[in-house]
Amino acid sequence: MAADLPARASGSAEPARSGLDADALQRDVIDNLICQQARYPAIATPHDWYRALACSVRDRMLARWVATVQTYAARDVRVACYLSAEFLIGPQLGNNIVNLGIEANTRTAMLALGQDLDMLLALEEEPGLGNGGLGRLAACYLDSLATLETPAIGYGIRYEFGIFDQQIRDGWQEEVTDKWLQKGNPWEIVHPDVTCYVSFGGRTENDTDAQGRLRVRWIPANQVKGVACDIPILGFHVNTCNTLRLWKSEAVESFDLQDFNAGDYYQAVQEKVISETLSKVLYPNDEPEAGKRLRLAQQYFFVSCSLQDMFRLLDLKGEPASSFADRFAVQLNDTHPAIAVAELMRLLVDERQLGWDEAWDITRRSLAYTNHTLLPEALETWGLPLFRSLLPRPLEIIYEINRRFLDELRQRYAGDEARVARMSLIDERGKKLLRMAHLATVGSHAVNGVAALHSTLLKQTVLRDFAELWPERFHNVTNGVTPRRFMLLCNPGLARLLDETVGEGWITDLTRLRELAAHADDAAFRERWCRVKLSNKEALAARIRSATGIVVDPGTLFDIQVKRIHEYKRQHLNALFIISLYQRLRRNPQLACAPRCFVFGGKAAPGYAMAKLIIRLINGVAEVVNNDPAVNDRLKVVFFPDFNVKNAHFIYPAADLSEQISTAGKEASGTGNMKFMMNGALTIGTLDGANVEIREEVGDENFFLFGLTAEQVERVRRGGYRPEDYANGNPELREALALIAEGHFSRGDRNMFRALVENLLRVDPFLVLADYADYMACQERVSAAWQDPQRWARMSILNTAYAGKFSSDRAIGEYCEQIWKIRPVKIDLDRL
Ligand code: 26Q
Repeated sequence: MAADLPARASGSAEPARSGLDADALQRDVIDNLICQQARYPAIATPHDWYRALACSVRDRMLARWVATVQTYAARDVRVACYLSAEFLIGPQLGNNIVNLGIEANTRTAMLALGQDLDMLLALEEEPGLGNGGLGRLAACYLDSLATLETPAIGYGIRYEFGIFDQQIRDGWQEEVTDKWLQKGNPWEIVHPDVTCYVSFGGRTENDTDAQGRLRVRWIPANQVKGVACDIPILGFHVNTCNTLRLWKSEAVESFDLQDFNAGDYYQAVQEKVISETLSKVLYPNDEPEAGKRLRLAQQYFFVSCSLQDMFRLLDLKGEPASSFADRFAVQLNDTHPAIAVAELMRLLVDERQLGWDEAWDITRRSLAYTNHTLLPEALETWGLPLFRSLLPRPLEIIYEINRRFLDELRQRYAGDEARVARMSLIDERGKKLLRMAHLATVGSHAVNGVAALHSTLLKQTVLRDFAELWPERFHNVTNGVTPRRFMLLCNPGLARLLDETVGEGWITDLTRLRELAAHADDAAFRERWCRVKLSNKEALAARIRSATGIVVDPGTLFDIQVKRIHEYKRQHLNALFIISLYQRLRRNPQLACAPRCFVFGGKAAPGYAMAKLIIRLINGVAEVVNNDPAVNDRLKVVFFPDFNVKNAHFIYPAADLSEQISTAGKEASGTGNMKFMMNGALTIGTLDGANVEIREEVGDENFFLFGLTAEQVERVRRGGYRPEDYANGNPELREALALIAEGHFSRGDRNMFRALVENLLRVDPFLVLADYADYMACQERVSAAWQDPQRWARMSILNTAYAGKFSSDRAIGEYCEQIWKIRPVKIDLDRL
């Protein structure tokens, strides 16, 4: 049979399914269609073609994947294990094609089969396994780790239902379950044989072992099985293909009927249901009470599976538990996996019989913790009764860690009981709470914030006592995002222009974009730059139209705010500005100001009423403004439904202005701000999170700065913030609030926005009204800049030119060097 196959283009004896030329691709797509899906071209649906192509692309990654795994197993390497409850990886097909470098060939192959590649790409259902920034950051880091040829494994949860899909009905958000697995997932390889068992509930017993040492036995009430579901993560134009290992929960084997009497049988079925429920659904953030117990069970489940998996790898290498820290650098993505501190201790002490001190040394040398928030309400704590009932043995270990830690503190700070109480792993001020950020800090050798300002504030506020005790443990690693997905893949027009102008090296060394600065003064270059932007805006306009029916003019300023909806992010400040601008235009139709199209996007946590009200307000304003012929050609407002990674691909490249207007000190970093900047948007923003560094890089003259600083915010709040004073002192602001209150944006309903207006006028901890006037003034500077298209184009070019720092490659380089001490390892395909 093999003799009948046409020769491979390269003519070499490469393994089947690995040819990268168009002919080989075309042949394997057909092969997959027939042999994997039992379909033939004449009856294949578009989704069949998508799947056949996805499988053909995956096949081309497998040799690299196997070679990578083999290399890590055989060589003396340290592996970064990124533990995260979320990985928002986005659609995979386009990214894998780009990273394999086969875009043109794939297009040709599919065209020969009568299929349009872009149409097929659009069919992919994205794995929504994250809420927002933190989950997407984890995905960008996996991309950079692979591209930098760094040994790494991502560990997380294979949720059956990811973040909900958002629909807008009558201006309100409605949540629809995300059934991303309905048509299967071609990127996932399930390993039914790679399993771990995780215990829950029950009690502990003390034992003495043969050597007379005290041993603790955990007698759990039930166990859950974790099954490994792997997704390959290929680097850009390299052989490294790392693994994202997500755990799916299953009931422990079919429970043995003999062992149960009739009553227990139903109990056993119940437990089985719980086991299988564990990995069912991703919890939205900003949901204070919903499903606490299950959420804790999820965290322990994936952490325990992941750590057990590392021990399995160690065993495979024939190395002792004592070399754990030399083999693995375990990064905790926020406190969601912080239970790893206790679980690693348990595995070392209870399961591998190491002494406490040695185990503690290993644990600390292995673990490092990234903090992503300073908001007190977002710091994770668990009530002790809940924690004890689910995880009795881990809690005992935490008590022992705390006992030893507090002893040390009392030696060092004799008499300062207030400090000891502040630092304790358990908050005993009211109902007893386990403080996960404290646990993560005590159990790690490194703690970092995600932007310079955030890291500074972290040391001054939430972890102040710890920073005084262990100053050398604290780091900053400013976030970054991958230019492969957020430039090359989603903005091919820009990528081509950059290739021509600075050469292709920018994709893996984003600082090369600095060379663009020299072209900012070249009118012909600016012209080409603007053409790319305009065509991206046309593409977004088409999507806006099909998603919402709203017609927008690509010639207007695209002013965009996309991110989760939260009061601290202040989408309502943006809405107040729009209302005031609308009023100005109505009063003075001749007003010289930039015609704008405002685009919002983002999900609100289902239980976060104020966030949902903000969405309703934006839609209310949109309805009024878009239907008012008096302003129609100058003002449009769009709420783009269901903001996710896939939609984001069309949004960032089309932006002229990026709204980063959080209350200073509240946004840890932001990463959307970076995606906009790379794609040539200018930023209007506060001195918050990474905005500070964006402004530093691009220069004050190319950034629209407004608002109170973090320090001023604190001062205003301490002095007693009186929002009414700002409203009373500003007629435009008063008018905007009055319009909302009077029902102008709710079809006369004066009740709808009552809570929102009251909040802004009386309590608002995010100081919307305090920043309103400065924001308005700053927006006027934006409008003025827009009136000079050459100036705007220059500033746009410079934003891309100075975005180099915000590549996740730079961030991962810093983690490797400062925190993990990990070096790249080349993958040799000939090993196979
Ligand atoms: C916690 C408990 C129960 C249920 C859900 C959660 C939960 C889930 C997700 C809490 C928080 C999150 C996500 C937080 C997040 O995305 N933070 C953002 O992280 C980005 C990456 O560092 C930063 O850029 C943003 O500033 C930060 O808000």
